[in-house]
Amino acid sequence: MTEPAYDLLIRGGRVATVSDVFEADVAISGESIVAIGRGLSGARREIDARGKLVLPGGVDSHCHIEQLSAAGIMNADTFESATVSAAFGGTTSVISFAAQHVGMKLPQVLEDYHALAKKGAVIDYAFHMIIADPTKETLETDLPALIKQGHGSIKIFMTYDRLKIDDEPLLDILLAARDGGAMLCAHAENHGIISWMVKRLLARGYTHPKYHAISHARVSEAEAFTRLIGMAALIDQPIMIFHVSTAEGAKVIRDARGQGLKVFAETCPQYLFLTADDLDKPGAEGAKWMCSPPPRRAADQEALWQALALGDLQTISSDHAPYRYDETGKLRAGPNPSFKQVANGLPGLEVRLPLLFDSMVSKGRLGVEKFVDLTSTAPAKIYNLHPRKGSIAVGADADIAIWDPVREVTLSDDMMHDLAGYTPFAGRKLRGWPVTVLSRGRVIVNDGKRSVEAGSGRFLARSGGEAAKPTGRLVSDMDPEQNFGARLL
Ligand code: DUC
Ligand code: ZN
Ligand code: ZN
Repeated sequence: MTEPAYDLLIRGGRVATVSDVFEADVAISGESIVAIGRGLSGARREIDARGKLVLPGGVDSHCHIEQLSAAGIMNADTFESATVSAAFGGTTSVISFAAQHVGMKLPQVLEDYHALAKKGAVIDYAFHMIIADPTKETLETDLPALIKQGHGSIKIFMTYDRLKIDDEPLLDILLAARDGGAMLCAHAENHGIISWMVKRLLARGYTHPKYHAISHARVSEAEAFTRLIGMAALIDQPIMIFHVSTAEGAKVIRDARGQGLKVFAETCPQYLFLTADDLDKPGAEGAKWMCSPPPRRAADQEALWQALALGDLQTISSDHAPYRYDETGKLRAGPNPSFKQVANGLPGLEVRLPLLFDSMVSKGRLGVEKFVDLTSTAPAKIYNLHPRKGSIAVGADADIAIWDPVREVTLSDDMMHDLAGYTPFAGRKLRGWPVTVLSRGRVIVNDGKRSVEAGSGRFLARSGGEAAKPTGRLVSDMDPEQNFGARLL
């Protein structure tokens, strides 16, 4: 008897990549894709994918897992629950955060998050390092060593009382990122505008969750983007701007990219499918839809779709940040909290891809190739996980989601696998569902059933890679008046 050529064959599906959709069998041996073609045979096991779409598993490059919020509230999820919910939604890699708070040593922070993920994760993972305390030791000793250990991206907040980084230390961090070759990701909103608005709203008794959206005045986004982009250009450090929510914000990014600056940007399903009106519910209920930045208007949704189509925004992540609608989470300050007392964030790891598949593939908005790009290939490339992740190609990890394009599912709270206890998208009827999901060749979800052990996900060590490389063109070179600036770096 001859040995089977492959461990597993996904037979007869339509494979989609960023550039093509074609009928092919996908053969897997061990953890990798080893052949793609028609009429392959000789495998220990087969999956019949006729009538299905065979896509690279999703890469969710912005999700908060087992993380303490700015206000010291723990997320509802563990690495196990979060990554299981990701897997049920077709996502096979996550980049979550190792979050420093003031006074914490960064190496210890990384060690702690690694221990949590190693114990619980069922899919592969990497970390963005959040810097909230940019001491000399953090920037000059710890950060360079941790980047070399495979943490190729940093995140900073320009707002939140306990996390925010002011302009001068931000320049220090941008320079440290450049020296280490790491990507710099940012939550960019103007802190002063938001806290000024919050104080005035609360002083006048406007405490309902809907005022959260008003407190994050639209200009706070475009202003912070402009300031961050200016500082990054001064240093020549590539940046990723997280969760773009407004048309004006998207325009700032378009203009910067038009000038040749290395500015990347993402948006999230909440800015494409929700609006500020979702926060306007009786009592405190609107807290379930509270995130920062807040969902905006229908016109912003259109502007964001346009920015995605044009390539101004390159990725769509979930910004999964789950808090239960009870005294452990959203209602920690009581049943009728002011909007300022409510933890910011929405669960979204599980529904990110189904929401986008329905819109982009089933309803035809931008198509399946762009869906694959925005949700898998582009984040894998930007964060230097590609071609191992984000691709159906020979040699890539066999991280695959097999989608039934005609299955109809109505989202409900109780079908979610995370621990938030609700989905902000409940009641939406979607067409298209990931029925079988593979991580490194293992079937981890099939037809609504989990078949993967906690702790079997692996850490993805990565450098900053190509996207994080400076352009070599300093702002000071573009403006002879400022030429002296280059000597200060
Ligand atoms: N805003 C953040 O900045 N992070 C987590 C979730 C949120 O709403
Ligand atoms: Zn954020
Ligand atoms: Zn976030």
